[in-house]
Amino acid sequence: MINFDSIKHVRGESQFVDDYIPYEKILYGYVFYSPIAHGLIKKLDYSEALQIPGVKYVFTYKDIPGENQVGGIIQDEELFAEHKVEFVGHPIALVVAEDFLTAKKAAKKIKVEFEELEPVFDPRVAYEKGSLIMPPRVFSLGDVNEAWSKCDYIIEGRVDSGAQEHLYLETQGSIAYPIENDSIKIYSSTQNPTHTQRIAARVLGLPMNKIEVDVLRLGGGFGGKEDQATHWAVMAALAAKKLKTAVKIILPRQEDMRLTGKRHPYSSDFKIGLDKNGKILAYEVTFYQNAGASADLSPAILERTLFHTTNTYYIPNVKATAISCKTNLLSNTAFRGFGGPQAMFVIESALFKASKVTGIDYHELQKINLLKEGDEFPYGQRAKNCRAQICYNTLEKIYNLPEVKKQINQYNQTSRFFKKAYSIMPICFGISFTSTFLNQASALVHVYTDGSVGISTAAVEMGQGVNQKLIEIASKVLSISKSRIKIETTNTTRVANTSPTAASKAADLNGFAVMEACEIIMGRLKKFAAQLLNVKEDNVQLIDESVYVNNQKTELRWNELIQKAYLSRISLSAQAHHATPDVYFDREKSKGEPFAYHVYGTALIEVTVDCLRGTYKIDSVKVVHDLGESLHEIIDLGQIEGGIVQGIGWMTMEEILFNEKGKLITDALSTYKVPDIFFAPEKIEVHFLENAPNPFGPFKSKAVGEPPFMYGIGAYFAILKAMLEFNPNMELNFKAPMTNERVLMSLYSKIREKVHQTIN
Ligand code: MTE
Ligand code: QUE
Ligand code: MOS
Repeated sequence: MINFDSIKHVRGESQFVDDYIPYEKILYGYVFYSPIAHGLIKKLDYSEALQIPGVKYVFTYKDIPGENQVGGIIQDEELFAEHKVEFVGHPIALVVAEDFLTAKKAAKKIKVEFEELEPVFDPRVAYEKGSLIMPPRVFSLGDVNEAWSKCDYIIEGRVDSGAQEHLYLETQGSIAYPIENDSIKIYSSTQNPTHTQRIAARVLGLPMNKIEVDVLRLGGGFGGKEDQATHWAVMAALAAKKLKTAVKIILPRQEDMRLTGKRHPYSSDFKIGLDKNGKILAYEVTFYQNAGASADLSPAILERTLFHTTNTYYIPNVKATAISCKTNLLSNTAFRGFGGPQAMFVIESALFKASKVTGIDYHELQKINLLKEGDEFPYGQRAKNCRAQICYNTLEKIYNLPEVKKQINQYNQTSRFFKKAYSIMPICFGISFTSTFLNQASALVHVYTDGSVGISTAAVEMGQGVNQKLIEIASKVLSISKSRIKIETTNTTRVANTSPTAASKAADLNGFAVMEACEIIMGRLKKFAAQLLNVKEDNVQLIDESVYVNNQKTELRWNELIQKAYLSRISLSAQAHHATPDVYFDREKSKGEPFAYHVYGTALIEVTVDCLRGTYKIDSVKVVHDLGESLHEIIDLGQIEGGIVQGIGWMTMEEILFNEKGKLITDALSTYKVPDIFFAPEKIEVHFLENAPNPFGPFKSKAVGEPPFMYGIGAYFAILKAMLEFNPNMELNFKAPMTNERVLMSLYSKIREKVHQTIN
C-alpha cells in the first residue's frame, strides 16, 4: 500500500516546474516589487536596467495586451501596479534576461519615485476607517438578544490568531512558451489550472482555447497555490508571447515569502452565555479578518469562518458577524482549513474562559455542548450521521483519560518548574465547496490496446496522494492491477473548466468522476464480452482481469478482451462529469445545505512546559478520527500526521512579523520557525473510527486533507493549562501563536509589572 510517487521523490526523480526544459531558448524573469506599503507611483525609470547586457525586456502594465486584472472573486487586483502600490511586495515590473542573476541584478537598477500614503495594517483600524473588501456578512440562529436574559453566566473576551506561511517545499513558479496559432502553453505549479488559464487569457487578450495549462505535480500547495500561482504563470505567458520564446519564473524562497499571501490573521470579539449547568445558550462573535491589500479568496474564506463558528457544538442562539478588512499587507489567501481554524480557535477560547468563570471543567463544557444527531448548525443544515459524541467518547475510553489525568497530576505535584497538561480538541469540518458551483469534476479515461489505462482528471497531485487514491478507485471499478493504471498530468485541454484542487474535495469529486467513467467502459466491455461468448449480459462479470460467466471463470482475459473490443470498433475511452448532489446555499438568507457531509474527530494532546525557560514539548497527540472507510490507510495516516504538525506549528511557534513600515521581517527560515522532526510530537497515535461508512464518498470514504489541521488548536490549550498549573493567577488572553517568548512573558507578567514600576 505505498504511494507510487514516494519512490521517485526519495530518489530525486520526480519532476517539478524548475526541472522542465521544454524549449531550446529559455529566458528568466525576476519580479520587481514595491518597497513601500502604500503610495502613488510618481515616476518609474528602468532605462538603466535595460542597458545591462543580457537583459531582454522590462514589462510593466503598459505591455499588457488585455486587462491588467488578476482578481478572481472580486476584480480588485492589478497584475502590475499602475499608479498605486498597496503593500510591500506589490509587483510593479518584470525584468526578463538571459539568466536569472542578470535579471535580478537589473531589477536593482530600477528607480521609482513614490508619493507615500498612510498605510493601515490593523484590521480593526481598517474597519473603523471603512476600508473593507466587501460588506460584512452575518450568520444567525435563534435570537441571541432574547437569550442573554436566560443565562446564568455571560463571558466576553477577545481572541487573536496569527498568519502562517505555507512553506511548500517547491516555491512558486512557472514556465510558458509560444505554440502554434498564437497560443501559449504554460507549465505552472498551481492547484487551479483553469483559473490560471482564465486569468492568462484575460491578461493576454486571448480566448481561453489559446491557453493550455499543464500541471504534473506540486511540491506542496496547502492553499498557497490556489489563486497565487496565477501571477507568475501569467507574467511568464505575457513575456513568452512578446519575446517569442520560453520564459521561466521561479521565485527564490525569500521572494516567495515576501511576495505571496499567508493564512489570514483574525482578531475577534466573543460573548458567550451559559446556564448554571454549563449548557451554552447564546454565542455572539465578530471576526475581523485581515485580508491584506486585495480580495483574492478572502470572501470565500470569510464565509467558511462563519460556517465553523460553533465548531462541533450545538448552540441554539448564535449571531456571527464577519468583516473582511482591507489593509496594506500581502494579500492573504487559502491555507488548509480555509478560515475554519480561525473560527474554531475563538469558540474554544470562549469555552476555556467560560470554564474559569463557571468553575466547570473546560472538557466538561465541551462534552455538555457536543453536537448531536439532528442538531441545527447556524447555517440551517442539520447534523446527519453525527459522530461528534462517538469520537469523543471513544477517545476517552481507548486512551484511558482518567489514567492520563492521574499521571499528569502526580507529575505536577512533584515537579516545580516543569508542568504537564493535556487538552482535548474535538473537530467538525464541513465537506464541499461552499460556493456550490465548484462542486463538480470530470475524468477522461482511456484504455489502450495493450490493456494499460491512462486517466486524466481535474485533481492536482500536491503530496496529498490524490493520484494514488484515483488509481485505487479505477483499479477497483475495472478490477485490474494497479500497475496497469497511470494518472496523467492535469491539463486544461484534456479536462476543462476544473475547480481548484481544494476544500479537501479532490479525491471525492474526481474519485466519483473516475468511477463513473470507468463504469461506462465496463458497461461496454461486459456487453461486448456477452456477445463474444454468446451469453446474457447480466451473467457476465469482469473480476481480477478475467471474464466470468455465471460466476465461472472463462479463458477470456483483460488483454484479449480489450484487443477484441478494439478490433470490433468498441470505444475504449470515456469521459464522465460528477456534481455533488443536493448541496446548495442561499447567500441572501445565509441558509442552506452547503455540505455533503461533515468530518468528525477528537484529539488528546499532552505537553510539558518548562516554566523557567518558556519552552515546551509536545509529548503526544492521540486521535480518534472519522475517515469513513479509508481509501488508502497509509496516505490518510500521513495526511492526519502532517495536518496535526502543521496545525500545532500555527498555534505555537510560527510567527509572521512585519516592521512598522509593513515590511515582512520573518522572510527566511532563520527568522520564521516551523516544526521540525525534533519539535514534532514524540508520539502520534491515530485510531480510525470503526464501522463508520460514509454514504456520500467514493467507496464510502471521507475527505481527509484539511480537518486534522484543527487538532493543532488543542496544543495551544494544553500549553495554557500547563502554564496555569505553574501560575494560576496568570492573566488569560487568547493570542496565538503561543511562542516561547509569549509563554515566558505571560507567566511572569506580574513580575514584569513590578520591574517596570521599580524602574519608573
Ligand atoms: N498534503 C500535502 N502533502 N501537500 C499539500 O499541499 N494540501 C492540503 C491537503 N493536504 C496539501 C496536503 C490542502 S489545503 C487541501 S485542500 C487538500 O490536501 C487537497 O487535496 P484533497 O482534496 O485531495 O484532499
Ligand atoms: C472551500 C474552499 C473554496 C471555496 C469555498 C470553500 C475554495 C475556493 C472558493 C471559491 C473560488 C472562486 C469563487 C468562489 C469561491 O470557494 O478553495 O466564489 O468565485 O477557491 O468552502 O476551499
Ligand atoms: Mo486547501 S486551503 O482548500 O487548498
